[in-house]
Amino acid sequence: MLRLDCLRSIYSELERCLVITIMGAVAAELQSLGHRPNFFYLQHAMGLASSTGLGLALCLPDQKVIVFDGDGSLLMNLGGLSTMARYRPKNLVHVVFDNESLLSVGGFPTATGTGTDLDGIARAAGVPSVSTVRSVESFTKVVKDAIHGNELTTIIAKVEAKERGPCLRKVGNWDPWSLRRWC
Ligand SMILES: Cc1ncc(C[n+]2csc(CCOP(=O)(O)OP(=O)(O)O)c2C)c(N)n1
Ligand SMILES: [Mg+2]
Repeated sequence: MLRLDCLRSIYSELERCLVITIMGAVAAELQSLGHRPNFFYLQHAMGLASSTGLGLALCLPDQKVIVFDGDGSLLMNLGGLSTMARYRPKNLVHVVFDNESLLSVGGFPTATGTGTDLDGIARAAGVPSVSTVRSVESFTKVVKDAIHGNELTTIIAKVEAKERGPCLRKVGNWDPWSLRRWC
């Protein structure tokens, strides 16, 4: 499945969430669907989108927070999972787009392509709800359930290592490629 199709399938649900993304392709793809003032594209600080989301979720307990993470980013900050699990805010949804690649910087393979199991690591860290999805239908269901639910959730979405470049259209004054350059 393609990440852009996943993002499109839950885009309408994001209106009521604070949304944090990693840098690069994820940010550009989300922005290409239409920027909203509640979207924050964390630049440069690889691995720290989940920590940023954790801080926001703890400070704003009545606000649903959703983080769009990447496999390479999460692998740089595995300790973030145990901190998330320790505080387990009920209003945090952590989505990891696992394309087994550092796609935004040229597609170098990551350890999830050679056996590292992020689902297992999240469970062992103590995240109370963890799932892995491989179809857009399953993705839509688990993300909607998590947004409407009341439990810290990590969702590993196995996606193709493909960026939907041609789909990145300018939305108003916003240019997704300006975000794509800030890796
Ligand atoms: C500390 C640090 N190292 C390296 C980079 C360069 N960098 C930007 S995006 C990226 C790859 C991110 O991989 P992943 O989280 O899997 O997302 P994907 O690009 O696959 O969507 C890298 C290495 C950075 N921004 N910060
Ligand atoms: Mg990746």
